Order: sequence, then C-alpha cells, then structure tokens
Amino acid sequence: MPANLPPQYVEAEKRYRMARDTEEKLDALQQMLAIMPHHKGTDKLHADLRKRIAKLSQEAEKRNATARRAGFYIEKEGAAQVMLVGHTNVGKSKLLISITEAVSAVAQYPFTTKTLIPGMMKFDNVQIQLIDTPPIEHKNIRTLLGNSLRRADLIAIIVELGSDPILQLESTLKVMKETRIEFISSGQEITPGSFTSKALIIANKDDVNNAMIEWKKLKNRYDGIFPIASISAKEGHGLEELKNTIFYALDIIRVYTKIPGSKVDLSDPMIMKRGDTVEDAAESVHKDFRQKLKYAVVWGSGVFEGQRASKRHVLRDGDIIEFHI
Ligand SMILES: Nc1nc2c(ncn2[C@@H]2O[C@H](COP(=O)(O)OP(=O)(O)OP(=O)(O)O)[C@@H](O)[C@H]2O)c(=O)[nH]1
Ligand SMILES: [Mg+2]
Repeated sequence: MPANLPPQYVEAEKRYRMARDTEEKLDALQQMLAIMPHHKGTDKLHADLRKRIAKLSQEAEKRNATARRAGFYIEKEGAAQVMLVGHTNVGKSKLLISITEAVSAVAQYPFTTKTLIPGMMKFDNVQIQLIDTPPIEHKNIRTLLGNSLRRADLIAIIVELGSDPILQLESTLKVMKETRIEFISSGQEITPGSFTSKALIIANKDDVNNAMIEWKKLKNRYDGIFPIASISAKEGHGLEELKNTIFYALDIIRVYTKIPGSKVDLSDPMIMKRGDTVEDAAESVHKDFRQKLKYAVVWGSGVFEGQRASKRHVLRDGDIIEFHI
C-alpha cells in the first residue's frame, strides 16, 4: 500500500471493513476513492477501488430489483418519504388510510400488512409520501424492511396508548438498532458505523381507556428527545396537528422562485433543506445558477420585504426569491 495516504482514507477504509451491508460498503469505498491522492503510485489502488465499486453497485441494483418485486421498494414521490413502523396492531394501516387516499387492510387480528403500501398526505401546498409497513415482529422481512427504512427521509414510530407505550417504543428502537438504524436525538450516542435517521413518535388510540395517563408517561419520558404527537386514527383526533409535526420533523422548507416583473406562483413550492441558502436554491433551479448568480431579492420572514440578499443568506419556510443573473 502506498505510504502517503491521508488519515481520512485510513478512517474510510476502517468503515469499509466494519460495514455490514452493501450500501455502507459502497459509501465507504466511494469516500476512499474521493480522498485518495491520484498519482502513479496509486494507479493500481485506484483501478482496484473502481472495480470493487462497480461490482457492489451491480449487486445493489440486483437487490433493489428483488425488493421491488417483493413490494419492498417504493419510489419516492412528493416532497419527502416517511415510513410508518411499529409493532403489530398499533394502527399503522388505520393511520395511513385516515390521513391519505390510500387503501390498506385494517384488522383486529395481528400481522395484517404484508408489504409496503404508499399513500400521499397533503399538508398545505405540499404532498408528503407516507408508507405503511408490515409489523416489526416479522423477523423474515427485517433486512428488506431495514433497507427501505434507510431510504426514507423520516421514520415515524407508531405506538398505541392501549398498552404501555414506553415499552413498545423501547422495543421498537431495539429492533431498529438490531437492523443498524439509529436516530438523531438529543443526548443519544450513535454506535459508529450505524445508519442514522430522523424519527418521530406517534402515539395512536388516544380514544381508549387510560390513554391520557399513558400519554403523559410517554411525553414525560420522550418530549424534547423526539418530536412526538398523540392521535386517534380511528376518531380522527390530532391528525391536522400531526401533519404539522411531520412537516417540521422533516426539516424541509418551501421556497417560491419568481421571475423579475412577474407574479409568484404560491401553489408550487420548491422543497429545500432547512439551513439551505440563496445560492443552494439557485443551484436547484439550474446547476449553472450558483456560478452565474449576481444577487437575489428575497421576500419573507428573514429579511425586509423585497430586499437584496447575499448568496449566503439562509432561507426560511415561505420565502420568495427572485434571482438576478
Ligand atoms: N380504539 C382505536 N382502535 C384503533 C385505532 N387505530 C386502529 N385501531 C384498531 O386497531 C386494530 C389494528 O389496526 P391496524 O391499522 O390494522 O394495525 P397495524 O399496525 O397496521 O397492524 P399490522 O398490519 O398487523 O402491523 C384494528 O382493529 C383497528 O381498528 C384508534 O385510533 N383507536
Ligand atoms: Mg397494517
């Protein structure tokens, strides 16, 4: 091995050796390739990395095709993809059909849902994709489910208030951890090499006896750690509030672009990440725009109405931008 490889390369290689699935391996190899200095001494290593990446990509593509056939690969639609996961009978399917136009079987008996079922949830002027999943007790689909959870923008963990929600939540988090998925939350250490995702907790069945007591216990324990909402999918309680909670947990913002001298179309937002700047938005419109942008005028909460904003200006939900190139 050439001696002068940077420490980040060694780090990435360690990640590669520790990786347990193809996605993680690919990620590490791509990082190794990007970090590695390119000169005569690294030619062979370069070619070898490319070969390994090509082979793993082929494997990943084959696996995605298999997952698609088994109903475990759903193309992302709308502003974001949110997976509903949890134990059997907590009401994942009931929630999907209450909040979207989708059809999914709901039943008193356990293990009703067998594959992924998507639906579109309308929140204000955006569409967010929700996906109903089979219960996490199903051991034989854990790998397939785990892979689809990794592709999602947010994982909504559903518990029910008819039995101890803290126990349900803890055991769901445990199953997620076994699938090597951990969540970004305050005060939580992430195991190195794990995939991190954002989570939201939904406590369903707030209409049952003692729901209030269980909700208070759950909220006391997890408020401030994860976004958390209580609903009744059956009675329709809290669904509007839940849409809000989902939207904010996704950390996305809506910005509207406008052509100088014309009116803005407020029905068709561009979806950006929280923290994105004027120049990020310019790039989303066209890849050359970041370079070409002279200045932008922004209307919205962050600046005065119609004021020139710097390229680094951080956008907020609802901002209107006019690009001058
Ligand atoms: N009381 C009450 N019952 C509910 C509520 N939501 C769902 N249920 C009932 O709980 C049972 C299970 O609901 P499902 O939506 O099938 O649960 P699931 O989580 O999709 O279950 P699996 O597909 O087996 O994982 C059904 O009898 C529903 O009618 C609710 O808000 N309140
Ligand atoms: Mg179901």
